[in-house]
Amino acid sequence: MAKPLKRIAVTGSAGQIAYNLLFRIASGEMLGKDQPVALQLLELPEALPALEGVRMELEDCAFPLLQEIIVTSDPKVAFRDIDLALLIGSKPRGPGMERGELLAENAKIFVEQGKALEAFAKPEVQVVVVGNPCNTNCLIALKQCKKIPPSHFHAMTRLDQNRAVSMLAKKANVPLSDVSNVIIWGNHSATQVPDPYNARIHNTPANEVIKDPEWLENDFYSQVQKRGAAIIAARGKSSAASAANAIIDHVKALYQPTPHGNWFSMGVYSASNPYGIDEDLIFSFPCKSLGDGRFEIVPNIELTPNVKAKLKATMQELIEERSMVDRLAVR
Ligand code: NAX
Repeated sequence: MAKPLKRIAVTGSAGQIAYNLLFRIASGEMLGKDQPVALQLLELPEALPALEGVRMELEDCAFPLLQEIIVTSDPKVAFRDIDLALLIGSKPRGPGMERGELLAENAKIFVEQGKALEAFAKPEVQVVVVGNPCNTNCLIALKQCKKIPPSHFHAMTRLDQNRAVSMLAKKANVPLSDVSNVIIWGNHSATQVPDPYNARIHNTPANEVIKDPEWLENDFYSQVQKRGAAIIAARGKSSAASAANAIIDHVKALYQPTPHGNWFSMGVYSASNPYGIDEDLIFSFPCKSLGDGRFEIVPNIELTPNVKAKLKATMQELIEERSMVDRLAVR
């Protein structure tokens, strides 16, 4: 018997990440080759003509799993009865824009979208926030909702994780499949903390395989943190294909039970976390999925003193972002 249709809302759907994502979702790469989907695409009114072009291309692929496409600038329409929300659209930083201004502009978007999720999405919807600043945008959306549990809100740090995996494999000169358990702690920003000490290569701690403490302590961190900027410098545009790929990895990790002993990273609500992080943030932790979107934060991971100090700094940044939003009274 055919599986029931899953409705997926994608915001910012005329943007470059969505252009690299929608066709892969419709082909079954994200939710499975037997999972029919409806795409409910949200854009700003001025981007609707471009989005019509994307709709035409989706139709021209004749994907058997793609049963319906909705194109709209109204969150009420885009979020109706959805099972999954991929919130990619956000306001980019303009020339001379202060960080507070950027947070405020985005807060308005995520207040509106959070309210629409609460009113129109299924209560079991899973929400993945990609649009930056994604942790704080996610917290803002979460705060608008009562029927949707906080554990259903996630911010994407999977691209950072994938970048870190790739860099460790390259440095150790091993296949990518040998690298596992890489953690990204904290904010998806320059203060994020990629953790090489709990990563494994052939099931051995990465720092015992890569015997270059100087590289692990300095270059590895900064290369992961600055990879986005390096791509912009090279391509003249921000990472889109790798971001779309990370969204697919994030959603798959959420819906499939995590293999024993492994974990993956995502920004999740920090209430009752086992690492002493402020309990009202969206913070990236090592997580283990139980399947169907249920997950646990993996406890008892040992942190080096340096990683601990960096965790404090990234938490502090998130607390500041939250208080800026609170001061603007938009949360
Ligand atoms: P684009 O500028 O190509 O596309 C963004 C689209 O969002 C635009 O078409 C715009 O019209 C739309 N949009 C803006 N406000 C909207 C709203 N209120 N409702 C619906 N649509 C809206 O950006 P793109 O490269 O696709 O990046 C999108 C976001 O992802 C940015 O905020 C970017 O910073 C963020 N990223 C996050 C990453 C992560 O790892 N979490 C990595 C990639 C990316 O940098």
